[in-house]
Amino acid sequence: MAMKLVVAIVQNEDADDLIDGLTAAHYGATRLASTGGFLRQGNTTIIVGIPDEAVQNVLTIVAQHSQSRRQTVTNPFPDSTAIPRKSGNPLEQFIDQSVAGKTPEIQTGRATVFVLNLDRYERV
Ligand code: 2BA
Repeated sequence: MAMKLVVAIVQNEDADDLIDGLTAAHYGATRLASTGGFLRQGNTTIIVGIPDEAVQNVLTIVAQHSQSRRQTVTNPFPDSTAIPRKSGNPLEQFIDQSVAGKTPEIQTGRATVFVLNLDRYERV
């Protein structure tokens, strides 16, 4: 049977609800603690191994149980003592706002989802 692995990165606030939704629909799921590369804040990665034909249903469940939110950029100064002006700092765009006393915010997506082909799926 052709199988897929759905990898869904969601905000921590949505993870319990999404796991409940997947479990209620009889999909096995594993949650992994993860950290976003941009915000460097915790998020949750949920992996689900499923037959090909279940992909759309799982994507619908992910969409139903995840929300887009405004999220504060809490640490635009990684070393807190110096303003890291070096180019390539992904948080550079937020530094001026922070220096001006504003709290930088971004709008997250609902979920970031990858669907991968699985070579094998076994329970041994
Ligand atoms: P982060 O990398 O911490 O990104 C959190 C949010 O920050 C993103 O939400 C987006 O709204 C914003 N953001 C990211 N990069 C940005 C940039 N260069 N400039 C301005 N704003 C930026 P999402 O897009 O919903 O992503 C949520 C999380 O999904 C990410 O957390 C990361 O853990 C994961 N992710 C997103 N795209 C990915 C990819 N192509 N590969 C692997 N993981 C990815």
